[in-house]
Amino acid sequence: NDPGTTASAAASGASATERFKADKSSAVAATPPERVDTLARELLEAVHAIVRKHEVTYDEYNALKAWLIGVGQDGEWPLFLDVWVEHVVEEVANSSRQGSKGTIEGPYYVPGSPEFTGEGTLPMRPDEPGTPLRFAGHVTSVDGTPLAGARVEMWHADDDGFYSQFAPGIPEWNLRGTVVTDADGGFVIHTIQPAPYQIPTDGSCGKLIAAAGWHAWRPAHLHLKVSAPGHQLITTQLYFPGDPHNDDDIASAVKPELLLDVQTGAEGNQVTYDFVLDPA
Ligand code: MBD
Ligand code: FE
Repeated sequence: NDPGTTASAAASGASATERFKADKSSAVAATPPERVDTLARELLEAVHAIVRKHEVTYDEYNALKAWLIGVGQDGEWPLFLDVWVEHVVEEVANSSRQGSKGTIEGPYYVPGSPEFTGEGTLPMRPDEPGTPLRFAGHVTSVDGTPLAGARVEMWHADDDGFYSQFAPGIPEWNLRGTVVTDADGGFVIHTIQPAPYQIPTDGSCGKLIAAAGWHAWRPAHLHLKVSAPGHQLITTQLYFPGDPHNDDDIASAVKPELLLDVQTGAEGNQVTYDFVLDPA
C-alpha cells in the first residue's frame, strides 16, 4: 500500500461502526426488557465478582475506563465484540444445526456484492497480488437435494490483509462477490488466496493486545454466506492447512470442519468445498 493511503484502526473502525449501524442496529428494539434485565445484571455481577476477586485498584479501574472510552472513539466496538465475543454467540445460535458448520461473521461483511451465475471471478485489480485460487463446490439440502439458485457470497482480505470498503485506496467491491448456483447446485469462484491477517494494531484493541502480551493474528481465511430459499443461511469462514495461526486464532473462529484441502498447481491453487443447508 502507498504511504498516505495506509489503513488506520480509527478509519477502518469508523467504517465498521457505520456498517453495523446501517445493517444490524435494529436488533436493539427487539430485545425485551426481561432479557435486558437478566443479561445486563448478570454481566455487571460478573464484573463485580472480578473486581472483588482480584482486588482491582482505582488505577486499574481508571485504566479500564480510559480504554473503554478509546474503543468507542476508535470505532472499535464491532472489532472488539466480533473478535472476543461473537464465537460464543455463534456456538449457541447454531448448536442444533445438522448441515455444514459455520463460524463468526466478523466486522467486514457488506451486503449486495456483484453477482454472477455458475462460475465467475471476484472483482479484483488487474495486478491483484496473491496466488490464484479456484474455489468450487455444490450446495445441497440436508436430505441431499441439490439447491439450484442458492447464493454463495464470498468476501476476503487482499494479500496485504486489507478489506475493500474498510481500508482506503481499494476499489469498492474488490474481492467481494456473489455466485448463484447452477441447475446442479454447483458453483465456481476464481479469486486469489488471502494472506494471514493481523487485526489493526494501532487502535484500542491493539493496545489491549500489546498490554496483555497477546498476538493480533488470525489465520488466512475466506468469509462466506450461503443461502437458499426455505433454508437456514450459513455464515462461515474457511481456512488453509498449515497456517501457523489455525491453532491460535485471536478470534477463536477456527473449527476442524472449516479447514480446506487445497491442491497446489502451476496455474494456481484449487479447492472444492460443499455446503449443506438445514431447512428453515
Ligand atoms: C477479520 O477479518 C475478521 O474476520 C474477524 C472475525 C475479526 C477481525 C477481522
Ligand atoms: Fe476476516
